[in-house]
Order: sequence, then structure tokens, then C-alpha cells
Amino acid sequence: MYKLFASPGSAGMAPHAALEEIGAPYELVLVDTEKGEHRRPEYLKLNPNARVPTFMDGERAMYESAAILFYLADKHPDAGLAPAPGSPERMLFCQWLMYLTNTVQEAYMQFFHADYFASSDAARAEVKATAERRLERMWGNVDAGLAACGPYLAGKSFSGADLYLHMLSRWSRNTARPAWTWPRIAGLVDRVKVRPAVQRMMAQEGLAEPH
Ligand SMILES: N[C@@H](CCC(=O)N[C@@H](CS)C(=O)NCC(=O)O)C(=O)O
Repeated sequence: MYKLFASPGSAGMAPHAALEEIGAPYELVLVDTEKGEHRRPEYLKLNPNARVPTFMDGERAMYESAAILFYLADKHPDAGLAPAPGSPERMLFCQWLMYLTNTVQEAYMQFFHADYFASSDAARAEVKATAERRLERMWGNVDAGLAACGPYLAGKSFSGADLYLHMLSRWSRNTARPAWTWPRIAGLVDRVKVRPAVQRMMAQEGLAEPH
């Protein structure tokens, strides 16, 4: 039995949607980060970073949402969450999933948590503004990549990387230029958000539009 610790709208969205795509039984444990539940000793034993999500396969715990996606995609090849190892589509899948998690998501960290990076009000404002400009350049890169090799991130077919893009595009809703103002990202997100698994994930987390 799988278990996913997540909080609504967090980095748990993509692995949560992946579990719904797979259809295997799992338990969703909602963690209230506002109440600091992710800092409780029993949670820190599973994820010492005090972050969500955390995934458990039996007694083993793992963190990092993109890594969880990779793990689930490999364990459930029939769910079609990742192209076959060694294929050209796999190159795109690996590239975009890594880019989204270590570059785009990191810029979001600076946008939402400038306090983790700077100690004065002026420095925090600068970190946040710079992150917002960097995000715009990144969305431009993603959109250009989709124009060249899309319509999905891994080429012609849907993959778990698209679930990740859907999650990160939602996080842009309060930025000056949301991700879906780029046309190919908009088209991709529109296709992902109508997937029944994604709709179930959104309903279970109590999330509404935009995406
Ligand atoms: N790279 C990690 C990032 C996890 C992360 O930062 N999660 C946020 C929610 S989206 C969190 O737990 N924040 C709580 C905090 O910063 O106190 C992942 O993708 O799993």
C-alpha cells in the first residue's frame, strides 16, 4: 500500500495525480503546513527537510516530487507516465522533468520564499522580482521547446512531466505573467487538466481553477 503525505496545491500535486493515473490503492494524508504539521517529529523522521510531499512504499519513505514521479513511472510502466528507457522521447522526458524541478521550481522557491534567501526587506523584494523575471524567461524556453518537439513535453504523447508542468503552471497564477499566457503551454495545460486523474487529484485537494 502506498501513502502520500501532501498539502493542497503543493509539490504533492504531480505525484498525487500520478497515483490517480496509475489507479493502484494508496492513502492520501493531508498535512496542514499552516499548522506546522510538517515540522512534527514523526513527520521529520520521514522527511527531515520538513517539506511536502513525502511518499511511502510500504515502510520505505522518499521525498522530492520529481523523484517520486520517476519511481512511480518505472514501477508502473503500463500507466504510460514515462517513455521507454533509451528512446528519444525519454531524452525529452528526463530533460524537462529535471529542468522543471531543479530550475523552474527553484525560481518559485525564491519567488514564494524570498525570506529563505535574504534578510532585509529590500533584498527580499529584489530576490522576488528577479525570480519573477527568470520565471518568464523559463516559460519562454518551455514554450519554444513545445513548439519544436511537442505538443507534449516528451513529444507526441502525454507523460508524467506534463503533470509536473500542470502543477507549476498553477503556481504562476499570481505572477505578472502566468505560464498559460504562452500559447503552447496553455494548450498543454488545457489537455492535462481535463484528464480524469487530474480532476480527481484537484477535487481531493479541494482545488479550483485556474488549473
Ligand atoms: N523539491 C521539493 C520541494 C518541496 C517543497 O518545497 N514543498 C513546499 C510546498 S510546495 C513545502 O513543503 N514548504 C513548507 C515550508 O517551506 O515550510 C519537492 O519537489 O518535493
